[in-house]
Amino acid sequence: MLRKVLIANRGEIALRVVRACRELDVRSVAVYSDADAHAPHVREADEAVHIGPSPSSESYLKGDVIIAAALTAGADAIHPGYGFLSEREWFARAVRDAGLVWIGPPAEAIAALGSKTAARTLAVAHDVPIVPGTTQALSSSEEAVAVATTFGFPVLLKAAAGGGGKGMRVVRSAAEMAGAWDAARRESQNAFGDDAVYIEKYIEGPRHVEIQVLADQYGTVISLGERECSVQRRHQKMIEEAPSIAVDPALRKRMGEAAVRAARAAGYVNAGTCEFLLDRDGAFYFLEMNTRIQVEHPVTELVTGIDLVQWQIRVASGERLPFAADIAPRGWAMECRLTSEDPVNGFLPSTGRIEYLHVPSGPGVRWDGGIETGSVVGLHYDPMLAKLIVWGTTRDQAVERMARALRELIVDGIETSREFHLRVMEDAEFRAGAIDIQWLERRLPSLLAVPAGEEELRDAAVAAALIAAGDRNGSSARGVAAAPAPAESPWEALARRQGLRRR
Ligand code: MV4
Repeated sequence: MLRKVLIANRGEIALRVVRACRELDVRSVAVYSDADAHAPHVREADEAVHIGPSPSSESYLKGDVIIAAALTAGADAIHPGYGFLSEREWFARAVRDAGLVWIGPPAEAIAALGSKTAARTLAVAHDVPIVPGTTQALSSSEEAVAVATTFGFPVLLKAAAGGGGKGMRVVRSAAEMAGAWDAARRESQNAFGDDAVYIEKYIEGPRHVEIQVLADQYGTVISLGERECSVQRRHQKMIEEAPSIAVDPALRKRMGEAAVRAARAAGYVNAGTCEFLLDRDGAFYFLEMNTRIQVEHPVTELVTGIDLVQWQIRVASGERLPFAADIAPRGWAMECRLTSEDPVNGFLPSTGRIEYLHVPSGPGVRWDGGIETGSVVGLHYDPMLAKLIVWGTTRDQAVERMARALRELIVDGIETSREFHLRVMEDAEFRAGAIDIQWLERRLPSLLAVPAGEEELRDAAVAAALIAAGDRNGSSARGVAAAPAPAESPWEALARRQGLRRR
């Protein structure tokens, strides 16, 4: 077993890795920027090393500084978490070249899957279904029109070097191609330093379903089933669940086998995720493979009982996977990504000090967070503060439990997505599982407009309290905001704790 792991990350995932290390009796080393000097992940790790100023380009993205910190601290491995350096082939290679263990897939597997055209070629060769389209970059807008005509519009132009939606353009007719071609190439060049673009048939209204795989160094590769990740906005997932309401055991088996074939073909080791589109007819298409632990890994942990982060460390240590076959899910898990964004103001990032944090608990509730009372939320890093994850025996129970947990949650001092998540839990379409990748953006106006029943009552009570407060100060209700702050009444304290504001 590894003895000491340096965690090249911050926030909730750094803390998640610290916890896995502790349960395995492995020492942990945190790294931190100026902004994170007092962060929980720094305090909770056994040791911590300062690596630079607050901007991630000067700290969490400094591969050489991080490797030097690992060597100085006497670590024998690096866990990259997600984001930052986690999918950089050069970093995986540099870690290995420094004599350290990389807790992730081999640099060669990252490279093989990093190019989307290469990944599609690999998929085709191993009988993994892909969306109809090319496995080669195209050379001109005219060629793109010619190819599109063979399988019909609409089509998607995608960045060969890409992923995550950057450099992607929907093209609905030949007339639109030239403009979309230039835009896709420009965006790909800017995002990835590579302007190669290829083409796929555009699938309308699919779900985003992904398969978790786990592979050891001895050729054992297993599927841990799917996650449903369709509830997203601008390529940012907001809610994930496992299993997917759209996947039955037969489909799970076929998708799992396809994912395992893709992982084997790439020489994959460690935890990874195959992303698929699942269309309305139940056909699935491989999109790409993510070569890291993902934000939403806990929902898989809760339905399989397998600690993915511990197994990342154990597999990297050279242990064999002891699981005989693919694991079937038990019950239902759901995750909400709590962000410091204000949904009613177009998800504008919110900053400030967390004046008070009350974390939900009770049956079936898990909190993977990187914040505490007193944390200062700035603009240097991703707005995700924490993940609230629940387990229930059925999907309905998981939804009810999530709603209950969201009501217990109090975050004072900054705006968060809490109430937005609560509204999703109360939404009839969401409850019916009638979701696809466009659902959230389609439903957003009504989600934000209709007050959730219980919240509406609370709003009314708060409005009354504010008016009463204004009256005590001898001002009109309209002038409440300008009145000097009166001593806090119980109603006002309630309003503050609930994080309510006037809409
Ligand atoms: C697609 C698609 C429809 N048809 N490919 C977006 C990110 C990248 N991983 C792949 N993406 C998509 N590829 C075809 N042929 C729709 C998307 C897509 C999407 C996919 C997964 C999750 C969210 C999404 C949001 C918009 C578009």
